[in-house]
Amino acid sequence: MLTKAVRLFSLIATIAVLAACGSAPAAAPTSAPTKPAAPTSASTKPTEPAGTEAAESATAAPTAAAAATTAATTAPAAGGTTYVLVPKNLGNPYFDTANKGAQEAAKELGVTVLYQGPATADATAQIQLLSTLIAQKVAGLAISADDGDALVPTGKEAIAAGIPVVTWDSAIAAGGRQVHINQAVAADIAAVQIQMASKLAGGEGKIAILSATSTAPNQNEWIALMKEELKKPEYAKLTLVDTVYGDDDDTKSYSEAQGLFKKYPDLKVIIAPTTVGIAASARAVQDAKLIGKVFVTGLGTPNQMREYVKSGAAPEFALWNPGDLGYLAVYTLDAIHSGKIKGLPGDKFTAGKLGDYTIDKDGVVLLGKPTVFDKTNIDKFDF
Ligand code: RAM
Repeated sequence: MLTKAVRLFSLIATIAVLAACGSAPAAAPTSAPTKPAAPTSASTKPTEPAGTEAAESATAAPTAAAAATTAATTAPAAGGTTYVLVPKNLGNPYFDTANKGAQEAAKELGVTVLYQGPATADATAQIQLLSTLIAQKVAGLAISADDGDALVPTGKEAIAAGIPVVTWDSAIAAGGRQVHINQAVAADIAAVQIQMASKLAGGEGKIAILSATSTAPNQNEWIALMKEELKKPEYAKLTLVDTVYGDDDDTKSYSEAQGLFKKYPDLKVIIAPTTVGIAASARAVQDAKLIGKVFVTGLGTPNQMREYVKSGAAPEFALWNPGDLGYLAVYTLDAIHSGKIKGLPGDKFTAGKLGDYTIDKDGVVLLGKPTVFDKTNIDKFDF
């Protein structure tokens, strides 16, 4: 984890890079395109997001960073409507795919969507970024929250300033956003993961959870519901022995998986309800030659997991389409910003190719159902 000061400079430098890229209103996504399957060797580090590299050099150059902040404050003022899609962190193919969908929606709606986020999945860094965007008076914010409660005051500040706030993927608690775009019913996301784990464990034995950050609202909700699910009689012989956190960081997730193998030599399944954690865990199983002994399941992207489905390290996992999630988030934000809806329960709107949606009584819009991927269907998907 970076220290606070480093994180601040990291954020400033990230904004600097984005400001430089963002002067043209139709700015393309600022992160690298979706990568294919992750490397199989632990020693091969995945490509760092563009913002991280800049962040590291920025620690030695506070003056340049300060100048960059000034430049960033004028970034979205190029005319037209500019929304910002804010992921938990940059450099995560799941969020990059969401951004692709967001850019598709932006094109259809004739608006600009910038893609800006913290280098690490850290709420303090995300709040700093959001404060900058509020000061820039962007037209709307679509956020995947690093912390549901800590972001409430910032969300309220945006709404009070007339900036619509929707969350997607990971919610800010009610009051700090107008609408949350939920990828799938949380209880279904929990149930499918326990079903897969039970199948892989042969109905009995030790299982562990390897999550994202300990503050992630979406993962925490799913974990609580998985624990409920495990109380069902059909899962009586499964024992959840531990929950560890890889912080949606590949290296940390990989070493947390190794830690689990060591601590529980008879561990049967790791459930990773995070696309970063599941890919890192499957790679760790493969590298440790534990295929067939420890199985990995959870939530992953087909492109990152293909190799592990085929090797048997992670025979099946689930997810929704993150591209559709980003697309729906932008349509929802635009419906509020353009005055078509107020963003209140009962409001109805149309989201392009995805069709009609209604905001439910809790201020939530539901995308759909999760899909289970295994060797029979994985080659049909490319994200
Ligand atoms: C990671 C993030 C994201 C989550 C997916 C499943 O990419 O934690 O918030 O929804 O995993």
